Amino acid sequence: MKIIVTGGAGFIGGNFVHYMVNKYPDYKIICLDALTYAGNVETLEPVMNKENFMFVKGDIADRKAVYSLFETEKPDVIVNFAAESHVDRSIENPEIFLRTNVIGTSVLLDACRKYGIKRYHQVSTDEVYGDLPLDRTDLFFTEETPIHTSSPYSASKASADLLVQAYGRTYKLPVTISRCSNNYGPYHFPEKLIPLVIANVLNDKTVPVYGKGENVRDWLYVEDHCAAIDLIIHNGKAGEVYNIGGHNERTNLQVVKTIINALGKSEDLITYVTDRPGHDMRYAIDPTKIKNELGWEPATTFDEGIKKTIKWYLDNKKWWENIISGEYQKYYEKMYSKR
Ligand code: NAD
Ligand code: TDX
Repeated sequence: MKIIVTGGAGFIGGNFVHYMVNKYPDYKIICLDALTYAGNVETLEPVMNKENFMFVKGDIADRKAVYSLFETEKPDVIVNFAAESHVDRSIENPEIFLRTNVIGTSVLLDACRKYGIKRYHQVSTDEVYGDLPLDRTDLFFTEETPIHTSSPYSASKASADLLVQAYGRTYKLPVTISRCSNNYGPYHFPEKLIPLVIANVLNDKTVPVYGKGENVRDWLYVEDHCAAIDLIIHNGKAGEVYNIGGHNERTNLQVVKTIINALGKSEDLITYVTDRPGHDMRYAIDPTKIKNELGWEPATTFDEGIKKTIKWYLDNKKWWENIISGEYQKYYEKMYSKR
């Protein structure tokens, strides 16, 4: 089996590449990644020299490059992680989100039609469902929840999902979509909440909490997400959507305090800053379908996962210090200095 993993130099795609290369020595795993600010070849270092792995630098929205890769490699399966993924950046500059997340997806789908594949899998997000109110803890996102987006990021991901479903119905392309809740774990880019807090606390810098820190996210350890996608591409039914999440809801403030306490630092580092515009209140996934149909269940609780994650950031300082010492400083200054 030959699998093209797009966005495999990023956080979740990188973890997925490691997972698949190690689990399936007989498969060929090809990572296609444009190496944007979020892509990092160092994330692929543990697999770079493995015989069943190949890295190709390329843009999913570049039709010529994508067709040429399909022509030479004739992949069986495509797993599309490649995306602009940060909500705050989408609020600053939506256009690149449309180019990569929508046009890029359409180019991949066209390549699948032209060359033929066994499965196209779209890695989507729970953010396509919008948000849930904080005072209705009985409500969860199911696969039937209407699409109702809040940010340019989630609107672009929802547009991509609709295109994937349209290609499934109109051209009978064998597609699946997964919608996962917030991931955390190794190789998470430090612009996102958990790695940002770990890096700031370790550097004794203040920790910016948007609004009152009451917003709720449903956290999933990244390896559990990888295992779910592995199951979907092998056993999932074409045309289906699968929600992925493990009932690990926490307020942002709970998450921040857990990290500060685990690192033995003072909660005085917490600084409340201007809220994110359009900030979604609560995400919470109902994972019944993937549990019943594919037997998936998360293996890692939040308490275990956050300990493993903190340890990884302590053991792999070079990986994230390289990132935060470069261009990232300009980003941080722009987003947080006057907030
Ligand atoms: P990330 O930002 O860490 O990585 C994205 C990767 O895509 C990077 O390696 C980047 O170089 C690459 N990329 C960007 N534009 C590209 C292009 N035009 N062509 C080729 N490669 C390109 O993102 P992530 O957090 O790993 O998210 C991966 C996917 O999972 C995304 O589709 C995201 O929407 C989805 N998702 C993320 C989460 C989460 O909590 N992080 C949760 C649910 C779904
Ligand atoms: O500095 C911060 N302070 C803060 O309070 C940052 C970066 C975030 N936050 C809040 C905003 C959110 O309520 O923390 C929460 C998590 O924020 P992010 O890490 O930016 O994630 P989120 O916006 O929830 O989106 C993530 O999960 C769904 C991913 O980035 C998306 O790609 C995925 O689709």
